[in-house]
Amino acid sequence: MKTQFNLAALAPSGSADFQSAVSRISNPQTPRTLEGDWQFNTLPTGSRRYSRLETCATARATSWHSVLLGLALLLFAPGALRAATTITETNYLAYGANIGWVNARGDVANGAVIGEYICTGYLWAANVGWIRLGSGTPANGIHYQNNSATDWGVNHDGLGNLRGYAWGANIGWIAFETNGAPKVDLWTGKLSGSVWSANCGWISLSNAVAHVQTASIAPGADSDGDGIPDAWELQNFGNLTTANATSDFDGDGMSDRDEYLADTNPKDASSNLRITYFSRGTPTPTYNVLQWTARPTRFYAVDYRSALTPPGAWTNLVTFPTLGASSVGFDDFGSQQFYRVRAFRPLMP
Ligand SMILES: [Ca+2]
Ligand SMILES: [Ca+2]
Ligand SMILES: [Ca+2]
Repeated sequence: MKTQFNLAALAPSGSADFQSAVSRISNPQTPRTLEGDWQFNTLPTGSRRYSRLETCATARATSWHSVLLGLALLLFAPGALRAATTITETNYLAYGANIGWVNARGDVANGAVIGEYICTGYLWAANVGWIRLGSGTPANGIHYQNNSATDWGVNHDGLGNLRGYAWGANIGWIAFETNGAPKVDLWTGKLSGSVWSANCGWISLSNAVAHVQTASIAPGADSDGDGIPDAWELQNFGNLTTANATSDFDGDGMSDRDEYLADTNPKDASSNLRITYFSRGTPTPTYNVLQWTARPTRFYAVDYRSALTPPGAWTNLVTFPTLGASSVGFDDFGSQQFYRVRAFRPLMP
């Protein structure tokens, strides 16, 4: 069976005559491109009717399902290293006209760490010494409030924007603010924009000859080891006990951990990662349209395979390099195909 895909830009159809069914499983297959949820649609041979596969809730054990969950634990074991800098070895220099080059890798062990919620670590400038990005322990466990001498630092809003205050013992506060718009490109890790020091002027994170680039976005601290950052648990539940790796607070079939991975609302059963629309046959017999729920903080990939059960392997149809992609249109000349949609966090280490 020959299968060929032609991707094309797609305008949302708005039609909702097909409600996807289908299987859901935690997806641990690819180390960097994780997970959330899988959903499948099948195209019966020679038919344009869409049959449903059995629903497979996360807690329901099938042999395949169990294998996948086992892999998930291996791949996403908690307690990832956070101490070493996330800044790349090749692109680490910021520049200020009044203070010269600023090294975002610092001494590596204590260099800048760009995290999911907060930044930590230090920058180093020969002329002004160390510049600290924050204590690493915001008072509310989520973001720095920047309202006291003990609760300050640079926050990450999850969309790449860095806001807040860094501190240099020799130069005072350095503002990460809207005018300079310091930002991480969450696909490439490249930083852009500038930060402002009242004593030293603008410090550029990107210029014609150098820029700062982060290799990863460090996961938030996970003190209870359930695979969910403490900050997310506190933000959604106000404690570290309600949510764990298998809990499903809103009962929508997607675990709290998977809701974190897909950035959906763990307290809203209508918010989860799922296929919302699938069509085949318009405008040509082999043309398919697939739509799903998307969040602006996540990247998405669509995979396919011709049989649902192993050993058939998933093949990537498309991985979108833009945040929040929610649909794809493509030709599929196969007689039967299964699709899944994956959500993944930007720049996972
Ligand atoms: Ca946790
Ligand atoms: Ca849920
Ligand atoms: Ca939910």
